[in-house]
Amino acid sequence: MEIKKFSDFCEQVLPDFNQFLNDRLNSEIKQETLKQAMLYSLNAGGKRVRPMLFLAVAYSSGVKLKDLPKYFDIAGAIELVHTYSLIHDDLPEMDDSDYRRGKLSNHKKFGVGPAVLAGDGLLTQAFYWIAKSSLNTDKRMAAVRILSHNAGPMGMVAGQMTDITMEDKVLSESELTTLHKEKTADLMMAAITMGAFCADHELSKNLVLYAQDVGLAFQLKDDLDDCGDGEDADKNTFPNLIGKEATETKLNELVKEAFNAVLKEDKFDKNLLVSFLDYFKE
Ligand code: GRG
Repeated sequence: MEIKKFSDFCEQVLPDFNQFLNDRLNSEIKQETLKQAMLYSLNAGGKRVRPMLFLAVAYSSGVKLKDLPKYFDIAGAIELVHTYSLIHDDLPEMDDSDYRRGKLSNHKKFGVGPAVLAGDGLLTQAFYWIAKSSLNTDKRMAAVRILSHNAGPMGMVAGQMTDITMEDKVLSESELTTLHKEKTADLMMAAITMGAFCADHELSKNLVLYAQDVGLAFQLKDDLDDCGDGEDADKNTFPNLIGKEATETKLNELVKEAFNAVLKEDKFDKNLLVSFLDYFKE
């Protein structure tokens, strides 16, 4: 494999991927306000972690760099679903956030109705992109199955429901782990497993373990990063439940377990997935 660092991989692939996202939505969406609201959040500075992980797994499974654009529809679908989830999460009846990534949240910029519809539009368009992808039928069906399973009422939507309905209850460690698994880890899991499926890589238990660990670690890092700002003080988070230090220890354990899991992979180039773990050390 010519690229060994995740950051170098993103540097190579992201400009074309970002162009793809914008070109597709610009050409497909005719309703101007809807298009602006969808593009606003899609271009508001997200890191594109999930689609890059998907593409990195495909690349590590042997897909050539020049062939990666064939996988952009599926990678794009994952980012559309992620973007919809953030728009809806910020709504007044959910997390009620005025800002996201340092910019006005979608409903603050466009109003609640347009923000709900921008989210609806992104979610629906994701599955249109998968259906229209040039990958073979088996791969497209696997992508629909995995993404809907992990992002819908068996995954992220279930986690969000627990989150908003259990707000006033202190969750146990195992309840909180389930909540984070569904709300955050399942979409990361989808990105990684879809990458393997789309590249004909046999899904191994090591890759699944890696995905589970990375998904939970992602949430813990987010909560630790937010620790000092006071906004999360009464939320169900690991730092609030077990303390900051114990959360840091848990995060380090997850990263170590993910590292060991990926090292056991044999039919797979390990460099990019090992290098992605640096994200948790920043
Ligand atoms: C509305 C169905 C529905 C679900 C919302 C994603 C989500 C569920 C809630 C967001 C709560 C949150 C901040 C969770 C922490 C982990 C997380 C998903 C962080 C945001 O992901 P990043 O860091 O975001 O990849 P960027 O901005 O880079 O795209």
